[in-house]
Amino acid sequence: MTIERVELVRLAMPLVRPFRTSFGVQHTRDVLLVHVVADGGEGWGECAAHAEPFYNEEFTESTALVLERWLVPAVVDGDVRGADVATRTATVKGYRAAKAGLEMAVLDAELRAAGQSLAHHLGGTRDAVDVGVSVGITPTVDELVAQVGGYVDDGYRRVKLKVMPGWDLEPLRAVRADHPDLALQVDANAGYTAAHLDLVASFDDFGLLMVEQPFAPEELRLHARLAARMATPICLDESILSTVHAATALDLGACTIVNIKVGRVGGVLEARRIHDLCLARGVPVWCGGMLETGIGRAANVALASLPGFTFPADLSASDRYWRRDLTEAFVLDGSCLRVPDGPGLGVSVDADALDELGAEVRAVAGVAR
Ligand code: SMG
Ligand code: MG
Repeated sequence: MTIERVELVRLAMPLVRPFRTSFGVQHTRDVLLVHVVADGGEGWGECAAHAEPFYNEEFTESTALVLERWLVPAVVDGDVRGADVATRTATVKGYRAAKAGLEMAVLDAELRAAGQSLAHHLGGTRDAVDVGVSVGITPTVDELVAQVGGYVDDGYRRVKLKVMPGWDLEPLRAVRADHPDLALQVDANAGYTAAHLDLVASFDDFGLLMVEQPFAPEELRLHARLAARMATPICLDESILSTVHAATALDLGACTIVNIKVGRVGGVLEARRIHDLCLARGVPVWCGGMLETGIGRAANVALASLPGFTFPADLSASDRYWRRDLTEAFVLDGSCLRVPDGPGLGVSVDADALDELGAEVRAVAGVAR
């Protein structure tokens, strides 16, 4: 494919309710999309970076800058396919959300032209994926219990609670008391330290599916110490940036479950390689989310249709995030989302929604500047 034009599209999307984690609160998602025009067709990608560098080092402005200065120029000459994006951009260290968004857009264009769905291209084996909901930290435990109850009524059968020091045992006790059999898990976004080992180990009392990323990303040995004394499985998110990271963490006993996020590992193709490695080692994986719009969600749902994704994904219906999504809405069917089967991502981007939300479009390649 020859890429004729690349645009970066940025917009602020208000969340239907604020989302608080151990590292801060978001009211609005600072969305960055990549739009490519290639061989007369088009493709869309979404960068998972957030407005602030609090989940990891990337943030929307840095992601856009790196795309414009280095990543887009690396893919706009000659014949290029989705599978070439990672190799062409390998000299740029990190910036995995930026690379993932660009790869997604190029793959979308390529697969749309070929009439093949992303799920099929990746080797997906299901037409619907089981999903859960991630519930942020609320001002009071009563509000948390009410939110969880609402999501269970909506049909979600797996709930993840965000936890942090000072917001763990009491909310867990309250939610467990209300829902003794609910599939429940927690995510600390690296909010605990070695001083909290006993506290985190006591989460065993709540019959959780897993404890996600209690400690800092580089603390693999500390995670292994915790894993050795807990019955509840440890899952890593922020620690796993690539297939090599996954293999190392598993070798060290730092986790027994891996959260795979497209934007954290540099793209859907590296995400598939991590899945393949874990499947070969008998390690269950599940698909994480970064509050994506329908564009990034379509890629995530396609990925989650691969056979090793055995825990429910952090991919909820559009209405859990947005009043109006940028694509046709993803809706809950039981506790599942349907995997798009149209060409490419299998969703269409709603130009009116982009307009209504005040999207800014910046052409970064294919224009005289
Ligand atoms: O997309 O439903 C979603 C959010 C899932 O909790 C979620 N993601 O660490 O797993 C995680 C977080 C990262 C985003 S926090 C703002
Ligand atoms: Mg997480």
